[in-house]
Amino acid sequence: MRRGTVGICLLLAALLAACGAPSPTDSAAGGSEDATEAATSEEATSEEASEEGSDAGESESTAELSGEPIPLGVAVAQTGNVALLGQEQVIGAEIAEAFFNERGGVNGRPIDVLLQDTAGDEAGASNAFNTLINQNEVVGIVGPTLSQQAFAASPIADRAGVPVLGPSNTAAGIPEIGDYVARVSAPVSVVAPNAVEVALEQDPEIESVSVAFAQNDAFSTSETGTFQETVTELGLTLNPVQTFQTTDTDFTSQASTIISQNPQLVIISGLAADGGNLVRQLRELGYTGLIIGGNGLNTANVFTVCGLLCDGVIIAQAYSPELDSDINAEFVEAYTAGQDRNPPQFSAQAFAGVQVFVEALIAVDDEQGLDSLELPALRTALNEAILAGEYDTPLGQISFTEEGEVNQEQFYVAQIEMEDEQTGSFTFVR
Ligand code: 1QQ
Repeated sequence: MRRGTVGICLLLAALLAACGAPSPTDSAAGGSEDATEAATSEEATSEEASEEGSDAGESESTAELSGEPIPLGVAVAQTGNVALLGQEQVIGAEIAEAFFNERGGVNGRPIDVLLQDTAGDEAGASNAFNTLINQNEVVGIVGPTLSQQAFAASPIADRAGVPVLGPSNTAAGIPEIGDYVARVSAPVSVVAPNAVEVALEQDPEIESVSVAFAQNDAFSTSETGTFQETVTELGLTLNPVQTFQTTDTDFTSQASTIISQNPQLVIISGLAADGGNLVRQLRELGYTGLIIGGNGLNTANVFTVCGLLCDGVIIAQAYSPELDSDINAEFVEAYTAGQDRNPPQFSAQAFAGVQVFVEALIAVDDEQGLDSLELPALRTALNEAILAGEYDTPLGQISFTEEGEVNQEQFYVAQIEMEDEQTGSFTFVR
């Protein structure tokens, strides 16, 4: 396992920026310092997770591995604001690497997960993909973190004939990027509407709905489209839509406008730092109704952004730690060996991405023998095997359409419950 190095400083800098720059005596300033501390301990725990994950597995069954390690790329955001999401993917991928190697790897050959930091933008993702493809000569790539990045970087892999599995790309149009592009992350169109149904169960009086989205982000744009359709189809009133940028920290204007619309439900499609700040500022300005956060807020890392004001935010899920299956029980055990909470969706999806590669590699080895194939032929055979297979993952049974869209059965909804400014949990309500 090779890791990026500059992660911590950039992540902390980003978190500070994300929380705005209030005066030191301001209560929000305490929040940003707290956020910094939390992020630091988070980094520390993620290191522990992978180490303990390996230890836990080794005591169970240490398979004899031999032969050249098979390089598999994992390109996610380890720095910048998007690392609030990508950090959880690193943990999931590291657990998967240890987990499957302990169980024999690919017919006795170890896999070597090569982490490449994409940071939060398109250029970072494209650079990471190019490095993994041309320098590291990976068999395939799990990544990138954002759909916005996938629309730039995944075509590079597609043109090079390198299979890509999006671990968290949920915007419409991802599998259509090309023959070599599939995803384990179910699209917003099937995940997001579940949150609206739960909001209506909790408050059947909802009539007026306000939505806000980050207009510089492809996922947020796609997700708000789904939310807006859902709201309209349910016969609710959709107020004039508010927009922001993922880089924004001041949401006074959007929050004031939304409050003047007098909604009973606000739905936010953005990423963790911006989305968390909008939640916080809506509450600070007095909004008391229900809030749905989209997939970009789907991380415990928002707790340090909105603190106690995150309480009650409803978020649809493509993973539940409560799913009753052997593989999920093992995954939860490996994850909780190093973390003091249940695994989040982004870790489970990254684990599933690595798992699909491992199982498809085994299928190719069984049929053709990996050693008999040159790298380009191996990548092509692997892509075909990925699309043909069925996988029992922590997300449940999954398979793929010919296009590379994931077939997944079960979705869930969770609600944030805060204990104090720093700590909280996702409680599953559906
Ligand atoms: C996308 C997403 C992000 C919120 C994942 C981190 O769903 O960009 O598609």
